[in-house]
Amino acid sequence: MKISYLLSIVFCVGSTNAKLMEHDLLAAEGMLKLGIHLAENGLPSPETCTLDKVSVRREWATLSGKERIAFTDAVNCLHKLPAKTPASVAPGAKSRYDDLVVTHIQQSLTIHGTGNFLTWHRYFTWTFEQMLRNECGYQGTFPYYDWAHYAEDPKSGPFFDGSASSMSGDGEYISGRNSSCFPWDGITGPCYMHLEPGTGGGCVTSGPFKDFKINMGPLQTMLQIPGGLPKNPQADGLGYNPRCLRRDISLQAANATSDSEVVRLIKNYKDIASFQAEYQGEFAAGRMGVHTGGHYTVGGDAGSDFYNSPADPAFYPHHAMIDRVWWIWQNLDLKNREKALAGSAGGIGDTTARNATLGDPLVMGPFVGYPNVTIGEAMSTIGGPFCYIYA
Ligand SMILES: *[C@@H]1O[C@H](CO)[C@@H](O)[C@H](O)[C@H]1NC(C)=O
Ligand SMILES: *[C@@H]1O[C@H](CO)[C@@H](O)[C@H](O)[C@H]1NC(C)=O
Ligand SMILES: *[C@@H]1O[C@H](CO)[C@@H](O)[C@H](O)[C@H]1NC(C)=O
Ligand SMILES: *[C@@H]1O[C@H](CO)[C@@H](O)[C@H](O)[C@H]1NC(C)=O
Ligand SMILES: [Cu+2]
Repeated sequence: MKISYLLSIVFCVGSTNAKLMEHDLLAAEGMLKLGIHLAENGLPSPETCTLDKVSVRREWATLSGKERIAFTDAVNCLHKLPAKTPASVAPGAKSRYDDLVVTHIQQSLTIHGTGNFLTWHRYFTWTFEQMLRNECGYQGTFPYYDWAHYAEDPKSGPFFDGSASSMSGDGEYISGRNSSCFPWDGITGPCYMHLEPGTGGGCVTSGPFKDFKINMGPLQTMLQIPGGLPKNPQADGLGYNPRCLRRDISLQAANATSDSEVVRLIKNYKDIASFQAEYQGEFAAGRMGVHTGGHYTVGGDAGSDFYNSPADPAFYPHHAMIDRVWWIWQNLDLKNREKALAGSAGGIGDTTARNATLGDPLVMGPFVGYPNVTIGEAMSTIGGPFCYIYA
């Protein structure tokens, strides 16, 4: 019964994706293994998540135009509701949407390159989904954006085509821009790799986020435009700095999210320490990584900003795909990977901090208003507070 339900989703994967790629086949194999694992071991949280309750996150292209618009309407709704973060904490927080941006900005140095990277972003993305549902009445599936399907041309797919049922498209093209160094500019830290200017650079001009405002940052963005971006009035980037949504779609970055790169990540990195490190990019070795590749594909002002990236709504379907690839990786060897954890409990690059543990908290903060959960509770998408899988 349980297995047949999961099998039907496996076939759903096959029937709804435009073209099945190798990583989609790994997803189907992982789903099968998840079904077998559940048949043998039961559900991790049977009191809160049973298979009849589980929601299925789907790829953007498999949603109808109406379903996509329901999602972007809900995002715009969240961006209109008043913030709960007081101005004394973040004068730039103008909406409920911004409450999440604040918490990401404040915690950036302790949620990337650390032991909690995957679990924190799983909980963050889920919290965004709950806010859409509970505060903006969203009832559809939570969409993910499978970059690998569009790695050769992100604008060819329904996510970035700029239509009314897209996530809005590229920014207006701005010429005469320089490449940017990352992870550092070569002055404050080493310049390991260059991101070349993409095909936009300016404001998005169509689609649901044409009038969307970025309120905070910029802090550490890759986007350089003639005259520069308007500076934030505060050094911590939390001051009010309203401006348009600028994007700069990059084929160079998209190439780092190709099927072959995703498959290489899933298959070649068998322990969590090397998996999460490769995922986030081994810049010193000249590899951007799938996670950074996805961010820099969107590029632009917020999209390429280490701190302020959730200010671009494309962040969330991108991070759902980050979560999906980790979920696939876990499913392929649940016995060893369901609770696999490595990395520091301190800040990025802090080599003196202790290692993260399953009991450490993942914090959304008092103004987002969702409770702390532990890293251990965030290890399964059908355990802890969660109850979803990916088609
Ligand atoms: C590009 O770099 C040159 C040389 O450093 C600099 O003068 C120019 O202002 C830069 N252009 C932009 C758009 O940042
Ligand atoms: C795209 O990525 C592949 C590795 O997946 C690499 O071999 C190739 O050089 C990259 N192409 C470009 C144009 O960067
Ligand atoms: C963290 O874990 C790694 C891998 O197990 C280990 O080599 C390292 O010594 C640990 N670090 C600390 C500070 O305990
Ligand atoms: C959540 O965890 C943080 C960090 O440990 C802590 O400061 C905060 O008090 C916790 N919040 C609650 C409600 O327990
Ligand atoms: Cu992040």
